[in-house]
Amino acid sequence: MARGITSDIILVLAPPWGVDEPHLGLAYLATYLKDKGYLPEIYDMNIEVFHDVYNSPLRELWKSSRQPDWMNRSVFYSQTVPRLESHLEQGVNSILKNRTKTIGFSVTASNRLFTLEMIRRIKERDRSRFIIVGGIGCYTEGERLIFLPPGMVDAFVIGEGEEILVDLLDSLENKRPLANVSGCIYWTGEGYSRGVPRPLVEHLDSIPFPTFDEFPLDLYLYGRKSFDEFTMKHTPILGSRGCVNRCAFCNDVAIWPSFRHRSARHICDELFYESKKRNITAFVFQDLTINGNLLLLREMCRLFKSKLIDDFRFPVRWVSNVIARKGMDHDTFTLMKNAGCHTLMFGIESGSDKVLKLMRKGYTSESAAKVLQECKRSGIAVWINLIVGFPGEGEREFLETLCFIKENKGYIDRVQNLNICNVVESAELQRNAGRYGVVLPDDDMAYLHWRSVDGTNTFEERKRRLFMLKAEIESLGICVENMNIEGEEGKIG
Ligand code: B12
Ligand code: SF4
Repeated sequence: MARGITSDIILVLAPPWGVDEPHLGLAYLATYLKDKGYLPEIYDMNIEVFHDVYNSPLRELWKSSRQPDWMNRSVFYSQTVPRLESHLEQGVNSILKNRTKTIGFSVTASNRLFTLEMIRRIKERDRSRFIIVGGIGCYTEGERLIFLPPGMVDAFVIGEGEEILVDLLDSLENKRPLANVSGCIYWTGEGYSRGVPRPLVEHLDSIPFPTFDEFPLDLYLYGRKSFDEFTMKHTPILGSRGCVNRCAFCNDVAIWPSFRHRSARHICDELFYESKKRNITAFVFQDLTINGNLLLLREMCRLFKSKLIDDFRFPVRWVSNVIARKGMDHDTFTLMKNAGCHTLMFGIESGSDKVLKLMRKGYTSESAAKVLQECKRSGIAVWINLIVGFPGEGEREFLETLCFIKENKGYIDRVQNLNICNVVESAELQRNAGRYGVVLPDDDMAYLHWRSVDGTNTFEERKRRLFMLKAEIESLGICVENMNIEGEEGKIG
């Protein structure tokens, strides 16, 4: 339980991660812990280091195309660590200066090596600190094996962290065996032992929505970088967890195996809280898709309009990811527009029906185009994501994507993410690589440098297609915002 000035746990986010808004996972954990009587502290080292290097070329490292600088071990240790050495030390020192014994790190694939380096240095100087690692970057055994030597991490939390972390802190405080904490893998002194897996939280309304009280809220960029419409502060928000689709390149199903959503009322209460208490009326839904349940979506929009916009006159504005699925008709988009939605991001990915089928997107290029047109017609801006070089995409299919963009250019406001196909951990494409004719080299960068069995789909070829598509899209007057590869690894400036 909270012990006055010393907190019960410091929750740390090491770089790199997004800089536009606070980390939603840690915000959920902090609010949940407080609700259960604990005193958490947040150390968003990511945003602090980002601001420290803001006026130097090192700032480039936060671009999404710079993932290899953080994930490729040889580049990371030979270049990224020396470049950020003083920041790394400063981070470790500020954690060690704090007397809190329990430290929780949130990891993704991007910040795993940096987190590991911090933990090593902390444990070297003070073995008594109890280190917990949670987040989507430690769900699989392969991901956890990186945390060497064994025993440096005292416990891994696998899955949704709210309930597990409270159980873990309770057990530590009351000196109960960690074996009883489901969802946790803990160090016994000799090896790691795994408790039973934790079922997903069934009723999402039972988890309090985050209040962000512990975050340095003035440090985030709030879309100054990527959301032209927003120069004002916004709040990240989550109406659902999981997705109704099972796309072959995506690993979200491994993270959240089933789709669950909060009630419309609970989501509306959160917007009300933000508008009334914090004077924030701009929201970025981080849901994998806002339309996993169309009935809920419509109910939520009606509630936003009648309660927030009409009754309380809060000018709520929001943006979300969405699937170009059946049922997304003119009426639905109009409801969304009237409820404050100004932009929707569609993971269209390809304009080739053959590739869309292989990807398991669940729509054809024709039906996707219709949805984009309806969206645009309702006055909501259309942003799309594209993936180049999915296995099975040859020159012909690639050109079909190009044609799709040309034919629908009037309905596309922006290409938000133009990526080459990565074979990510736990995705169907990785688990059944052979079935897709994918050959993965045995190194850290296999996800990026894979090739097709027939040798026609290589990293170089995907790169060529990516830059060609980028040039064509830009020549149509459509902006390409992010790409997952760019220049050469390791180079700055
Ligand atoms: C929103 C989002 C973003 C936003 C984040 C905004 C923000 N301020 O947080 C932005 C746009 C910045 C972003 C960027 C990227 N993202 Co992203 N993103 C997401 C998304 C859709 C939702 C994340 C979220 O908010 N989840 C909601 C919270 C509640 O869940 P959570 O964070 O997982 O936390 C829970 C548990 O994991 C656990 N937990 C988390 N931390 C900890 C810590 C402790 C101590 C404990 C006990 C528990 C615990 O408890 C939490 C509560 O239940 C996820 C998809 C997904 N399914 O998660 C992808 C995802 C996280 N992103 C991913 C990727 C790859 C990226 C990029 C690298 C993409 C790229 N190439 O550009 C960039 C990185 C940018 C950078 N500069 O480094 C991958 C990560 C894969 C991996 N295994 O690491 C995901 C999973 C998508 C995917 N399937 O590929 N992303
Ligand atoms: S629709 Fe998006 S989140 Fe859902 S499975 Fe496909 S890629 Fe993943």
